[in-house]
Amino acid sequence: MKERTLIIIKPDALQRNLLGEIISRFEKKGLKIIGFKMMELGDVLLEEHYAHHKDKSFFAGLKRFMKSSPVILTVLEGPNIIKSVRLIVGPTRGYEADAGSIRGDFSMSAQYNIVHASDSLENAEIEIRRFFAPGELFDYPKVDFEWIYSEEEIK
Ligand code: FUP
Repeated sequence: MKERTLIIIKPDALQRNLLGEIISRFEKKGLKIIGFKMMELGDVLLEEHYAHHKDKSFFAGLKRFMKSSPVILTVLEGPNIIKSVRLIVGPTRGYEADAGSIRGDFSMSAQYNIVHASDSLENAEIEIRRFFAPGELFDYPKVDFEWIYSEEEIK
């Protein structure tokens, strides 16, 4: 069973032009992107995704924030994926996150905290199913090749 996690790159990241920076951190770490798309999240998906926060005082503000622009959703694959991604992302509150983590470097907030990352393999599978159809996840590379010269060029 391959380990996968769901990342949501939130509206604050898009509005602050941090998308490339964030994706680059996951790529450089060696995590594999197997799904990637842009979406506007509506009340139904947000109420499902944040069901554990529905009675909190910040819930209305959280929904308003998450609807303020589209988000990028990506599915990452790799061994020990939950732990490694949560270390790259940092804890919920940006002001408590270590420098070097995404939240530590770019967020001062518990709400505008740049990314969501699944907190367990079980939740990751539920969250991936919530946002991605099976055909939107990809298994690659299909060819084991270095892609430096084409076959034509080395004939
Ligand atoms: P995390 O798993 O780190 O995303 O953290 P939580 O599940 O505890 O929180 C999910 C989201 O709720 C946060 F990303 C933003 C929102 N939140 C607030 O808006 N205010 C808070 O005080 C705590 C969380």
